[in-house]
Amino acid sequence: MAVVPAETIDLQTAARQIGVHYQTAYKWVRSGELPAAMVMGSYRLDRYAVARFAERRARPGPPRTRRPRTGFALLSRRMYGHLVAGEERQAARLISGLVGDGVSMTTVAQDVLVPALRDIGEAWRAGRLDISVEHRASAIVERILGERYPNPRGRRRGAAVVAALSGDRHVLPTTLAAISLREDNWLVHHLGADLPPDELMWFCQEEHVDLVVLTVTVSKLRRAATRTAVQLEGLGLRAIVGGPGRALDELQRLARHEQQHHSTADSKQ
Ligand code: B12
Repeated sequence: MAVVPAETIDLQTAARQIGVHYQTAYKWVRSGELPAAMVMGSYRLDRYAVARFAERRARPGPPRTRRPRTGFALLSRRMYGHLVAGEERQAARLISGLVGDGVSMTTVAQDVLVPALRDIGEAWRAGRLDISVEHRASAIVERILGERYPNPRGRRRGAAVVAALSGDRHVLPTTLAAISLREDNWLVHHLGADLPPDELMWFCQEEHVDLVVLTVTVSKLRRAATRTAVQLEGLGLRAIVGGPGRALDELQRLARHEQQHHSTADSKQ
């Protein structure tokens, strides 16, 4: 008679421990990703192997940064053309092609969308583009980003708030920041633009967030944002301020560094 080994568990229990549906665990067993043995007509799995598997899955992976075959500079020129012409389908297709090739959304945003948006801003300032064309382009980018909001697997690094303060109506940079943090496994409360500082402070305390990211696009509002960041820090919250020309991978690094910095400080208390 076959004996069920003591250190094993059934598939139902394994799925629960990993935090997935039974069918998902079954699929992994069938594909060989999750080792299991058939004992008396049902699967048995080594409990320690399952624990290791669950731990591996929970660990946040680094964002993917594969490079496309065509250079980013050319792609962002192409994107600029699509956005200015209002060619939404082509713009969306360009982005899906890159994402399909394994390029991270942070890289797509930083290297393809951001240069195109900056060029649109320049052309608009120089009077070469109408405001209506800029508005149409921004709306297209908003919809594309909305479709591509990352949903990574694994444990979150912590909770972050992303916002731009009262007087700053530039939502897009906050969306870009939210996407990059989300892709880097943060739970993100994206509060958009034009947010009164008092409301922000109330929200951060209510939600017990770990990090506050303030995005400033209008230069004259920078001081006010820095003041708010200092006030937030006075409440024991971590706050960082960023704006034009600052990159999304820099934001990811700063967010992680701040986290490490604080955990070191906490451990000394
Ligand atoms: C789209 C747009 C608008 C749209 C916004 C729509 C939307 N849904 O967001 C609308 C029409 C509302 C708008 C309005 C105005 N705009 Co405008 N706008 C732009 C444009 C074309 C793109 C903005 C954008 O999305 N930039 C995001 C990307 C492309 O670049 P980025 O700024 O470097 O952002 C990065 C960082 O912010 C980073 N990031 C975000 N958070 C953090 C945090 C950290 C810690 C780090 C490290 C990084 C980081 O993420 C982004 C990506 O890397 C820019 C052009 C430009 N150069 O950006 C002008 C621009 C920003 N606008 C400008 C101006 C002047 C205005 C108006 C005053 C125009 C007017 N006369 O009404 C108003 C202001 C309204 C207000 N009170 O806010 C100027 C700003 C000048 C200045 N230095 O203050 C610009 C630069 C255009 C120009 N060349 O003159 N605008």
